[in-house]
Amino acid sequence: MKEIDLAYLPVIGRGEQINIICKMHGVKVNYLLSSPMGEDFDKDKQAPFGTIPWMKDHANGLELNDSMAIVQYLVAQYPGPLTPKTNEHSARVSMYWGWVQDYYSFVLSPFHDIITGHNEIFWRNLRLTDSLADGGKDAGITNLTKLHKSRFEFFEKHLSDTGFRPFLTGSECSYADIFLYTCVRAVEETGGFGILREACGGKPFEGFENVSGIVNAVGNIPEIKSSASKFSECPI
Ligand SMILES: N[C@@H](CCC(=O)N[C@@H](CS)C(=O)NCC(=O)O)C(=O)O
Repeated sequence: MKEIDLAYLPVIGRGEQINIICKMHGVKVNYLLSSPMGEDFDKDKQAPFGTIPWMKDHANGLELNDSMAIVQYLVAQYPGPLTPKTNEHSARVSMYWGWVQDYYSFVLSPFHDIITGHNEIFWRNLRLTDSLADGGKDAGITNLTKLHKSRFEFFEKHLSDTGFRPFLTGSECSYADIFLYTCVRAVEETGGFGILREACGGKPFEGFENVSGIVNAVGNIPEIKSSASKFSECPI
């Protein structure tokens, strides 16, 4: 039985890449909408770390409360196209996943706070939204836009240097490619990220041709193409 409960929010965030990975590996997902945006799951009472995503595997009862652990477990437990082929490949994929996770944590997540109006410092489990601490919303947007660009400048240069195509590590799509895809499309298409698009003159990934090429290659995978409309339908 390839079936999991997955608790997350009705947004792209850190949940959609898990949905896509499950789809590509034939794992059925019971998607539970979590507090504060749903009532199927109370993250503060049911998730050990008070965060989401959280998953439970029906086959063995395993519960995991971290997106990287969830994804690495799923591609190892239920092998498919995204399962790394060698130890070296696996390490590279983890590194790229880490890059995207940092981009998400330091750029997209603070933007979520601005978009949703949670602009008080320490609102999420006492987490810092320090880009807002001095100068308010406008300074926050300026600083985060600068960080968005500088992160992608490094990444784009690295991709030019490696020359791997069409995906991050070469001919095989990886779970890190999927996370890069969901983050880039969230910035390009969700309503909330209009503020970052506007701050970038309407072209948040202009000049990042390698990144765009990889994201387009991911978007052309049939299982992914069929759910592409979700980005423009989600708020963030
Ligand atoms: N490293 C964790 C971070 C999880 C995380 O921060 N999730 C956010 C939503 S994307 C959350 O639960 N925020 C609510 C809170 O911190 O109270 C992971 O990747 O799963």
